[in-house]
Amino acid sequence: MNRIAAPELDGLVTNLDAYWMPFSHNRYFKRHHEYRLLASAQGAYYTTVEGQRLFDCLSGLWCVNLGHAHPRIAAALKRQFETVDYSPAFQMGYPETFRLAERIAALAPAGLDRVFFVNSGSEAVDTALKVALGYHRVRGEAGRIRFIGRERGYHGVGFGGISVGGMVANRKMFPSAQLTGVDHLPHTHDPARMAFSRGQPAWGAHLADELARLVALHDASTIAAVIVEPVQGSAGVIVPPVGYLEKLRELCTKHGILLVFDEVITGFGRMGAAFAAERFGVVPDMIVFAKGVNNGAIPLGGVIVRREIHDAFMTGPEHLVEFFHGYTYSGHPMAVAAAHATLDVLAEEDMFARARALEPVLEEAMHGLNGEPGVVDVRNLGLAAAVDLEPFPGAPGLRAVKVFEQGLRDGQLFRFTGDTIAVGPPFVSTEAELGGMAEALRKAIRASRAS
Ligand code: PXG
Ligand code: PLP
Repeated sequence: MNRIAAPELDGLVTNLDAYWMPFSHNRYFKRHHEYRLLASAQGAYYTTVEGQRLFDCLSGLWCVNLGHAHPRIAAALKRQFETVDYSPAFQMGYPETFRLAERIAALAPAGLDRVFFVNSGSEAVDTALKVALGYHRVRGEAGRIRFIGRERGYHGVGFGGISVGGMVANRKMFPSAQLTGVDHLPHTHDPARMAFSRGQPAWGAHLADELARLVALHDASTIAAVIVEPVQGSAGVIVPPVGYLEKLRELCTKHGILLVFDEVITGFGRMGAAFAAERFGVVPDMIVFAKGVNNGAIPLGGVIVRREIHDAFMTGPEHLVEFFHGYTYSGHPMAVAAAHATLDVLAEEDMFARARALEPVLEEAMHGLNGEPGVVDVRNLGLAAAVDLEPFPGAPGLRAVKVFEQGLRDGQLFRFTGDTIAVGPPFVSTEAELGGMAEALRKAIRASRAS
């Protein structure tokens, strides 16, 4: 039994055994939980059960962009619960959900103005893949069944998402459950050619030509969609080379293939614009979103669809369901209320501009780690950055754990995956907080030892 040592939790939790934690080293956590159990959250900080204050370097998991316990969101949720706590999503409607769809459509690139709601990024990805298959089918191209994803891509953990995703660890345990006919583009990270790039690397646009090769191999008539994160988040902030996304767009258009941007992390301001599509000036056919849409307050995700795609489904007798898909909690009134409050704050406080203004501060601070022992790459775009560390010999992943633990002792909640440290601080961070975060990271990297 993993007995809890924190007196603050006496009478609340006696052991940690029953909870099988997601994407976690369960056995290690349950023995080393100091500064890892959170008691409260306010603004850009958590407080642990021991009373340690932690700067929230990843905005929760890339979602609490306006900081925790935002009073506008808190008030909206209280009001909503007392007005309509739940409304059936099928064959019934709640006006605020329609209004949210309209607001999200207004933020999206022109032409993308139909919104399907779900509860997570993973569900949003599954939904987008189904829309793509259905779209081609209703237009008489049922042979378009293949998807093209990308190496190191993360599209959540549904069977669809792990199939198009390119995270080996997330796929290899379930080899029999992959969608058939999926292929992958190469990822775009080549440290020999682009290490320590600030913003978009100059090298690598030609990697998009691999799509032409896959089209030639499979024939365009068999391919439904290409799905990519415009900036790969989970893989460690892999920024697309200049011209790369433009080439993907061009090839998809040429071959009648739908282009899906998975903007679960990049949407709603992380890139200093409503969507990465806007920042890069490349318009996909669908945008997948979640996380920041409502500041992570209540699970919410969705897919924004080009109007023609939506309209293609609107055939047959009007009294029949057009698209056999949806979730019990699609467009949940609580999630919707949190989203309205979030969009209000993003607009009224000009938060996209604030993220843009902080971008060079974060860039300077993080690239200041270039030259530290063991730092092999630093990448950044928008309010997102990552540092790759040279693994300890024979113990991949251990160095990042050490850095993470030193961070906790120094009041920083870093996110690590493999030997990469990623940061995506809240938009409400101050310049001093970003500087403090990078200096704490420097200290933790210098202190990291293999034993
Ligand atoms: N697509 C993308 C691009 C994501 O980043 C998902 C889909 C899945 O969303 P849900 O809501 O089903 O988890 C994600 C989620 C990290 C981290 O540390 C990233 C995610 C989730 C948790 C941690 O980078 N991305
Ligand atoms: N499993 C069962 C037995 C159900 O009845 C339902 C929904 O009605 C689901 C799964 C799907 O749940 P959700 O709509 O929350 O995804």
